Amino acid sequence: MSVEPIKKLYATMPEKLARARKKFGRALTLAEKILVTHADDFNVQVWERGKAQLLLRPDRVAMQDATAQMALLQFIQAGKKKVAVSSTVHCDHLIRAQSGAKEDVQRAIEENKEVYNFLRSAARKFGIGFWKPGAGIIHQVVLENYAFPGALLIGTDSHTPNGGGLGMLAIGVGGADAGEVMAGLPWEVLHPKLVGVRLTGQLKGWSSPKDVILYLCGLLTVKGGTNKIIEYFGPGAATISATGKGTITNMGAELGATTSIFQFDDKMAAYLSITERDEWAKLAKANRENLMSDPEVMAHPEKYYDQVVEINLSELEPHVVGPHTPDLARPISKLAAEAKEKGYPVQLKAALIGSCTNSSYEDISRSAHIAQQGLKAGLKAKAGFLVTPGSERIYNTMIRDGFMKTFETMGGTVLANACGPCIGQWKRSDIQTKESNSIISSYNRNFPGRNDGNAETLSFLASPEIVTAMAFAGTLDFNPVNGTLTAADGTKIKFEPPRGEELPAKGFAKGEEGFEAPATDGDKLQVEIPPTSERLQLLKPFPRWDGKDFSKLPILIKAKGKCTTDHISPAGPWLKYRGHLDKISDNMFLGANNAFGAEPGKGTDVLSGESGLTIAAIARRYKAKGIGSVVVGDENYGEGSSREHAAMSPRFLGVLAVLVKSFARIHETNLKKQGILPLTFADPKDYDRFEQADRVSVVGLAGLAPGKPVEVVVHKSDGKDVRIMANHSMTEQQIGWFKAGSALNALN
Ligand code: MIC
Ligand code: SF4
Repeated sequence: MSVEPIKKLYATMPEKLARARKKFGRALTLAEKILVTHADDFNVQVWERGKAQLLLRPDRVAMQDATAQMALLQFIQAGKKKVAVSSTVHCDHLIRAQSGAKEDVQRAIEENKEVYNFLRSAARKFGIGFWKPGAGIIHQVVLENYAFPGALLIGTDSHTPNGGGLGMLAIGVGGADAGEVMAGLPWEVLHPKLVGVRLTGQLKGWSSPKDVILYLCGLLTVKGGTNKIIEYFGPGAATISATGKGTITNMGAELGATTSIFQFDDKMAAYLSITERDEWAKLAKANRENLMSDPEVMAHPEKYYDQVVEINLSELEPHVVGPHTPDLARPISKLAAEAKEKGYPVQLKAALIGSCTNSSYEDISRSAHIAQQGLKAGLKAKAGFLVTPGSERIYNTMIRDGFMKTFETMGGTVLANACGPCIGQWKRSDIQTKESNSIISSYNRNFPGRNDGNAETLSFLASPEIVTAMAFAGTLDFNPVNGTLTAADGTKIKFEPPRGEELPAKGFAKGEEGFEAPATDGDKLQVEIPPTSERLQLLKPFPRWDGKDFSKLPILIKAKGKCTTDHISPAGPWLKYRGHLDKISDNMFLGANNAFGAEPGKGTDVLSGESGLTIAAIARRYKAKGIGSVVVGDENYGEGSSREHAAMSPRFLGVLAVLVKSFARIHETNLKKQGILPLTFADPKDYDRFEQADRVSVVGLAGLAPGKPVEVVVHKSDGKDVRIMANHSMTEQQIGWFKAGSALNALN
């Protein structure tokens, strides 16, 4: 990437920041600096946290293969010749981990030929950079090649905030958002509130950057960051490597945060330099004060942030979170007792390190240090040990510096530079179907069924060095900090705390880069979609709203408890249909717990009374009869990923409204974009009023207006009506999307 856009951005910053300071009458935080410098029109923009809708101009768009398909299919519908903003596609999610890097990539290329051809041809035609399968995981590739301090990037993946480790605002969005920005429109987002996290002290011993975010997940919970930007600062921040910062901001997604960011510092400059971007590092240093919060903010954070959290790194213990949710956190010293008390299977079946969250040189070298100690003592991994490097650079450097050999000697398998087991692309042969078992990884998400499609797998998350030590122990009740293991010859071993290098002393080894530039004459090219494809299907516009109230609709499902996008639209084997709306819709709600049914993913066709049907089958029956339906849900509905299939499938199969206690940000936007009415109970207790035999009406839709509650009528089977109120967060424009049938329809 050329340095020119960076120069241009930095050159405009002083004037724009001065204007903002004047308008706000105060100093600015870093996040605010980036927001104001990327405003579509600063003068008309309203700046009110938690209230205003921001219209922003991102510097760049990044898409991964599983979400790029819908993003590009929607972009195609907009009828543009070329993307208006620098964009890239990264082939990482569709590679199944089975027998090791080389074979897995080869197999993926065969199996996903149609999809890769589609993505490659669309990228070539529309001016988008294409990263081949095996080149690396989107967030690592972005960090190594595109991220720079002060930038605004949107990515069709919830862990896009990984780029916050290099001081940029990197935000996860649905494909429709990406499609619009590529088509030249500004990007819209609710003005986030700001949380300041002040770090003091310094990490030591076993504690690592991962523990900062695992601890915060426990503290703030999975919805604590919703519609907020988390800004890290303080003397402790400067002691954390850029990649360690990336781990922390990456997993801010688990707090539901809009994004997370660190202030520019020398660690970032060092990372830019070692990834062959010395000129960028120099530019950033020369513009340092614009890439950090103003000094007044640092001196009195409580005046500038909506909430301030303090963490003393020196006191932070290594943490483990899980199972099933990333906010079930505890220091590792408490895990053994809790596992016993709660009856978690103590034997660890698998330990997995790497992923987009934790595969930096620092992570790998610290883990290798643990591995070397174990090997020296004569230990072998007792649990399956899998390593997913984040990129070609990391992979080749691991080989050159001997880490690969170390991991393989301990019994590990190095997988492709891809998502693999993190997203259910994992063919396990070590457990029976539905066997209850424990695994531990250095990934970021641990929802039921996510890694291996088995909801009975208990997935725990920890730092890669802890995970490596646990692989030797093979049990969940081992505490590497002070525990001992016994080697085959009976000697007892206690691990020394991990040591590693932040950055490779010899620089990164480079392999095949895997980048393909777009064509210069894209206009003449065709996008490849075989008409008979089972993997890809051109989209048809959703129908417009017919102007009528929703009347007496059946409840398709009443989701009980956690209902993430992994519950609504599971990945794993379903990833192959991410470009085929009709086919993928058969997975709809397969993982969700239905308050009206004993088995997850199943329910009753209330029109015929037949039960034990998949939710998708029921929806298809209603759709065939021309009847819409509603979905009722709990707190933080749609938590997790950015996949808009979790909104498109319901829309495609006739869901008209989703009524929940609260929403996760990206999913709520995705619902709005696809023309579904997202409502929240004015009184969350009303959730309890909904019974299977009820019918639901949403009335007064013609008068839908921003900030105005909507009336919902629950028609009981005994003939009584219960009237309740629901809120929505739609702006005038978003109401327009609803009326048009989708945001895309509103464009055309
Ligand atoms: C995830 O980590 O859940 C994913 C898979 O990367 C998703 C994107 C997707 O579902 O394709 C995400 O984080 O947005
Ligand atoms: Fe891939 Fe997992 Fe990272 Fe998502 S969280 S981008 S699936 S490695």
